[in-house]
Amino acid sequence: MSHDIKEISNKEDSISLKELNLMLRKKQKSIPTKFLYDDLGSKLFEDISNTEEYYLTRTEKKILNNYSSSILNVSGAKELLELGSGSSKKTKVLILEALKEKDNLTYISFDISTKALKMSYNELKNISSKLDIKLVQGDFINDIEKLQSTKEPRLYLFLGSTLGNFDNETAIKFLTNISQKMKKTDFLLLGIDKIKNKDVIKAAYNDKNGITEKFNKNILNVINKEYNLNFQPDKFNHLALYNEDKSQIEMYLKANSKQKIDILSEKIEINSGDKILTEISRKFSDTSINEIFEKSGLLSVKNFSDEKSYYSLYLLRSNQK
Ligand code: SAH
Ligand code: AVI
Repeated sequence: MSHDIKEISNKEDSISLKELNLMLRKKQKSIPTKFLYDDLGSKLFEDISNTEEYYLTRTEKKILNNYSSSILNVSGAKELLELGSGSSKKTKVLILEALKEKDNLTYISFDISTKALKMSYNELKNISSKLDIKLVQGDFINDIEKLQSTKEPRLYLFLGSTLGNFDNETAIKFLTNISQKMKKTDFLLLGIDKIKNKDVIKAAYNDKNGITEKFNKNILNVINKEYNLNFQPDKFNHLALYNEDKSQIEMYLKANSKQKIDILSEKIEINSGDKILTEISRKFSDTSINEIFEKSGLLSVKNFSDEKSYYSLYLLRSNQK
């Protein structure tokens, strides 16, 4: 059984070939992170979540197992709206807990990837007739304003440490948008990866089976398809470095030979050793994340962590209401 997907993204809001061309010509070449997630990318991310090295998913799930009931008691939510939901596997823990108490619950799964939305639906479709599932395809940077509000208390979910993929300015803009959208009765549950031993962090982005490497290289297949380009993924190596000064993983594709890319009837010359940035993944301290909350009009009501303090879930409300 399939389910309707409501599309709210506007093609024109995505980046143009001209903008991509500029990004690839800058001193630090880059490709927007969202292009990691086509059908294959969404599947590969799921596989990364199950690797031994990628502690983030299982740690967040453990926190949800331990604290879903407290989170729901504080938030009193009748509706859950998850941004960048992926497969919703972890969210299922929260949904099952909510269904114990409620006669009905709405879950809105919002993602740029239709594959993720389909995985989410398949994960949840059989759990209860009391659960109403809505699937929305859109971009959480451009389309938040287009999301409908309801009168019901809503719990926004932004899990998986996806906020870490934004630079500071984007993180504040994104969270400010949400806090302005939040009603007095709404909350936001935000998953944040914390600063820890750098070897643990580095290993999470360099799994021994090379799944992260495939995930990273797949971004080239995605932009080849989207913009009709001729990148050859095999001519690049996966590189995920931990920048300790910035407390962030930087994921690059490093060219292993000289090559030319045809773009807009010109050629981009790529030299052996050139690096294209595909993702940053920031790690926070309690202080650094609280600074962002303050600048975004959010108040931390409670936070929940694991025994090693590897990861935290922050329950927030808007201080603008
Ligand atoms: N929240 C899930 C998935 C995290 S992976 C978890 O914790 O496991 C990041 C998710 O965000 C992916 O499903 C990806 O498709 C989605 N995503 C990435 N960029 C996006 C964008 N610009 N707009 C909406 N969704 C996006
Ligand atoms: C979705 N995001 C938070 C993941 C991360 O850890 O930055 C994506 C990822 N990139 C490499 N591995 C996983």
